[in-house]
Amino acid sequence: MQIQPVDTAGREGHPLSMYELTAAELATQPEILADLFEARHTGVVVRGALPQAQALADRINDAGLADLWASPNRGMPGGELKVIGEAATPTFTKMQGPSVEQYGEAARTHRATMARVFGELEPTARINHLFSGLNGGRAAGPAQFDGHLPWSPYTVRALGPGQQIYSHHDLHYWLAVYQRLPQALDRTSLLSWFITVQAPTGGGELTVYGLWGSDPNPPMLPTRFLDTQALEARFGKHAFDLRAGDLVVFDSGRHVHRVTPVTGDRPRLTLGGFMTLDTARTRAAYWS
Ligand SMILES: O=C(O)CCC(=O)C(=O)O
Repeated sequence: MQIQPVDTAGREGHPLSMYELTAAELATQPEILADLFEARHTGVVVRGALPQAQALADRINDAGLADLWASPNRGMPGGELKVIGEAATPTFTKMQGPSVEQYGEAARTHRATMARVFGELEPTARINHLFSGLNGGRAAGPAQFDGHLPWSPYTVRALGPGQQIYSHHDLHYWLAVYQRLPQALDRTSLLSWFITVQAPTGGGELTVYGLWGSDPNPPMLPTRFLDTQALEARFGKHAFDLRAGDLVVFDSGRHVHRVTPVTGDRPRLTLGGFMTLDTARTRAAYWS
């Protein structure tokens, strides 16, 4: 296990530092999630977290699943991420995110949908194990949405050639759907996580900047989107080098980040969502 400080000399913004470890090292780690949540470090990469990534990618690429895919950023030039499942995040077609009812419907059907996609390879048990390992061996599981219904644990995401995720942060607890996030969960920040199941041949790099969403006067374009050219020119940054099977968790509630345009001929395929800790620090809870 290593902690890599990112060289941000001469650059604006907050410091950046990343953990890197292998799945085999997970059992012996202290509370990495708390370190990220409390801004002592920025992110973690667990190499080889999902050894069956290629088999999952084969399932996701199955043409018979075409009816499951949605395009929540439809009409956004260069930003048309495709997803299976619903995410608690603003999108180009739903700026206020999904309603409580829309999300609840997706949460109720999540298990059956992902059984259709992955069959016996459905990875939620493995994801619980990985997050527990990053949480000092404490409990980890999907947050509770309503009664016994959990939030959807993850969405499946495909970023095709030429597409990107524009610069943003993810502190979106103001969305209506977060009325259903249990009060015991800490809302001071939010972590994003994803597992790469198919790396693109080029591009598609998660890039995290030293700028926080709460910083005054962030560089903005007249369109009210963040000015990525200014971020690149002025701020410290870290671009993750990810292979199929790697898990990333990072402080997306604070840090502005983006995914660079995918190049080459195959999509970048990931499973991912969000996460927080309870205020008592007894467990990690995640959702899409
Ligand atoms: O890399 C991904 O799939 C998503 C990264 C991201 O923008 C996020 O998780 O907030």
